[in-house]
Amino acid sequence: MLDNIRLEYYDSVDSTNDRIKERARAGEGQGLVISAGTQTAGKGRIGRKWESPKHDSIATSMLLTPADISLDAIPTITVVAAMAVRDAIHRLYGLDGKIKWPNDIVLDGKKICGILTEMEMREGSVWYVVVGIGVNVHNKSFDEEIAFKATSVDLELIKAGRDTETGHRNELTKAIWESFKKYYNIFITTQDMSGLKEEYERNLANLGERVRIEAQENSYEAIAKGINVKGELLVEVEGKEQIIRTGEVSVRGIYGYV
Ligand code: BT5
Repeated sequence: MLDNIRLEYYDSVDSTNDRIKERARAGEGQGLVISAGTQTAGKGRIGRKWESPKHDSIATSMLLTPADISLDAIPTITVVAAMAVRDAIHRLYGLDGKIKWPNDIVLDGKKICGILTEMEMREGSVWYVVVGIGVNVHNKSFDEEIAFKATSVDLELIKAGRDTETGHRNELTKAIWESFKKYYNIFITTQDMSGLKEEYERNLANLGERVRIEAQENSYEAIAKGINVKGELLVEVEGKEQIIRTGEVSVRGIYGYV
């Protein structure tokens, strides 16, 4: 079970995920959180970059050392973390984000949060896991390449005609990890989504709608049906159910493209 959360903050680091890895290898225990005001080498999945401009966004990572966890259950931790971020943003600001499986939170069709889970094995089993979360909080604009698909807490509050003074990074960081603790402890008792699936699906973007599955070599349309207990995406293709385990799922219309 996750209980002892310890928060550390640095003005600038390369990547909060990499700082957690270093501490894990040095023997640090579960529950350490490293957050930073900015990252000089913030990472997305498969070598992509994550922008975390100084004092505008949250970059935060937690160390987990789940005992006897199966390798299969590791990707599910990303799915659990997405629920936590959605929940925290909703609790604090009343903003109703949706989860874009597996690792994004979107608001009004734009990405407000990305999650990167990494792990290291030792002697054939999982040694530690790092859950890294990036949230756009005070950003008022974005680099040209992502401007069409990125948003922030403040931009969404302004759209809703609300005061942006409520958007403090520190309180949101704490709320995210509090929510994560709640969902993770439900997940870890069964190592699956059986206790969380229903709430997850209520907040899943494009449930019952058309999505585009972009696999390595081909891309095709399907209907998003929900998730299974492993946290994998269930889709229907030409009347047949398929399980999506990896790869990028682009959701038609959600970013205003595809
Ligand atoms: C992600 O990857 O969304 C995972 C992002 C994880 C970031 C956190 S911050 C704390 C921790 N430390 C790290 O070094 N990383 C984690 P992916 O699904 O591959 O999406 C990456 C893509 O999102 C990029 O190629 C851009 O198109 C877009 N992007 C980059 N920065 C963004 C931002 N601030 N807001 C919205 N979209 C962004």
